[in-house]
Amino acid sequence: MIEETIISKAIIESYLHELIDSVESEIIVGGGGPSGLCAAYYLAKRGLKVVLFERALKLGGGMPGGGIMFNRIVVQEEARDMLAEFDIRCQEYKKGYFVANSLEASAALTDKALKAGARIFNLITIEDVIVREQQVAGVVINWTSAEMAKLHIDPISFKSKVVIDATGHPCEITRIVEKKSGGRLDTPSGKIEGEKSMWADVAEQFTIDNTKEVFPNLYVCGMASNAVFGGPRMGPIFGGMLLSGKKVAELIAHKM
Ligand code: 48F
Repeated sequence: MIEETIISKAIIESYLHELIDSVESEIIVGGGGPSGLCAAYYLAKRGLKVVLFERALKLGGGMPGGGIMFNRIVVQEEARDMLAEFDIRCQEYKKGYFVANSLEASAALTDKALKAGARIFNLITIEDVIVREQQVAGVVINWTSAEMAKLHIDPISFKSKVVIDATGHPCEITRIVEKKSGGRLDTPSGKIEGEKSMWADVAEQFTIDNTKEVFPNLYVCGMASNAVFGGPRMGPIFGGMLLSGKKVAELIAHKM
């Protein structure tokens, strides 16, 4: 006999236990696209307490959609080892260009991040940050469904030593800091420079080079780095996203 109330209690207790335990952590990752998932995986693998909030129902960000909904991604030679690290199968299409299934890649990144110990909460939007003495100290979250329905519901706060903006093209967390903190970002203009038009060759290295701390205790990775520092976009080549997520994890682990 299956008792429905036991199912309800199992779900509620298990979820709330993890949520309460995540109110204070070492690292909060905002966004569960490829760069955020990679960052979460490498940090959790080092034994650090990582909490990731993703607005959408499913993880992967822009990855599952591949290029114009053709569910394939391309990864360049420099990131090939990372495909192996995540057990993502690929084929060499032309020398140095590896093609993989974007659904397999998204699922593999999610699976590895979770199994490394990252706590991942989907359907939650980061709508604000906590700033203390000009340092980011956490985030403010709400249900995505409340945001979508435009319901007036007060959010709740989660603290961490470091926050990673992995929200992709809109660089939402850095945008909030720029708007509300009154301080300068560590960019050439002191503000968000804004994403430029497509140039994949330049964009990939630019993204990795600009994966860094942009405001005290706020790091950017993936397309958020690119947009914050004013790089060109790159379309469905994903090596830069993976390498950026790995780099931000290394920078933060070094600081901790
Ligand atoms: O956009 P996204 O995949 O960012 P990424 O990791 O990778 C970029 C590539 O997918 C692609 C590209 C490079 O090849 O150009 O676009 O840099 O993932 C960002 C995730 O963040 C979530 C959003 O739903 C997406 O899954 N997100 C955005 N804003 C918030 C958020 C927010 N305020 N709170 C929570 N999640």
